[in-house]
Amino acid sequence: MGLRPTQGDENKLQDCHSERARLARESKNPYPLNLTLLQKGFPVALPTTPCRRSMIFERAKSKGALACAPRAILLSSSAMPRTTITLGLAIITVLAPAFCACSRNNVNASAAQPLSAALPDSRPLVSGERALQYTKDVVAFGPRYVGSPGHAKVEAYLRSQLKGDNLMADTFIAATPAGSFRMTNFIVRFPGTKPGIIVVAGHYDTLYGRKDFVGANDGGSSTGLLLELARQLHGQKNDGFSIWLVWFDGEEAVRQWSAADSLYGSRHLAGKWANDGTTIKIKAFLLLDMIGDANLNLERESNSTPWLEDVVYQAATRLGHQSYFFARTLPVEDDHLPLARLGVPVADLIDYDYGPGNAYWHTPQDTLDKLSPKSLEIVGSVVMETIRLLNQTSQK
Ligand code: 1BN
Ligand code: ZN
Repeated sequence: MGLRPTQGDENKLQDCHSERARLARESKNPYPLNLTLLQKGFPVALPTTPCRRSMIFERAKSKGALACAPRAILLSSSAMPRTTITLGLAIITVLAPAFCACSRNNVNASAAQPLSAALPDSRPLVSGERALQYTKDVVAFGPRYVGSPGHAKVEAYLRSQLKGDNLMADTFIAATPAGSFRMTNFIVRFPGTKPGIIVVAGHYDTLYGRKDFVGANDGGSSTGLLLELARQLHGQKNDGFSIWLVWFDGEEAVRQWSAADSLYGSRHLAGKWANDGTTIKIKAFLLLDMIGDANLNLERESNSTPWLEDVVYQAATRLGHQSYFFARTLPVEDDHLPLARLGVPVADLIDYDYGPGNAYWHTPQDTLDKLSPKSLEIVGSVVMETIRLLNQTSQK
């Protein structure tokens, strides 16, 4: 089975997606949000695009990550003078509570306000404890690379956890340098009333052949948080875009990371969605990877769509979690790339600063003790808030 669309398909896709791809390249939001708060100077996202244009190379704050990151070139988040940023952030910090209090006190006047002004209540939108429990269940299966006993166990676990949720298993044969393997992506769809789809995805596999690697953060955390999101969404009325949750198989390379040896599940599903007309319905694709580190630092990922990352940052700011987001910028090759190439707006929420000098990444040290429920709760809540903001588009 081919893992990529054929050349003919790619030409068709090119036509079909070229407008979106152009908008994505130019960093324009084809689904404009009601950004009244931004325009009014509400403390939301820091300016990003102008800064990104003048990004300078800088050894990252994170200790020696550069040496461990062959594909991840570390960039500073901004060329703005640090004092300017610090001053700006200080003003934001001082003013934000006043703005928030004001909005809360004026709930009754909300008819005159943009929807985006209604602040979420203080309840955590997502339970980090429950997400961590799911992660523990998954890690207990041991290594989860294709063909391993743990892989079969996690597949069965996902099927049983998601069986009440319109689960689709997308099974395919992947040709890898170590032979052909049967892989399965799992997809759960929560229908909404608005036409269009928001996808939230992660991967559940671990490093191929590595019996000493259980991937608590890398593969485990996203699997656990997605299960918690499924639990949240289950039976909930959804007046917005449909929400699809995806657990990808085969994200990791089998031998050596390359375009052909990596991202097996996402490449397969992107090809399938391109052929069946799904990709043009996707308003946003949010990828979660390595999001459980107790020391949470999510990157601004430069293969992602800038306007969508801005919405994520806006969501994080509204929840008071912006300090965990986007202190540095780097490109990462991950499961969002096959979708990005088709013009789908994507954001990879990844923390590529795992342990001193990224020392726990792809090592036996990637274990449960490094994770925290708070990190899972922050990321889960920000994802839900991002979805809420995306639902406020002016398009029907
Ligand atoms: C993420 C988790 N990735 C692999 N496991 C993708 C990646 C590849 C991240 C290269 C950084 C560098
Ligand atoms: Zn990995």
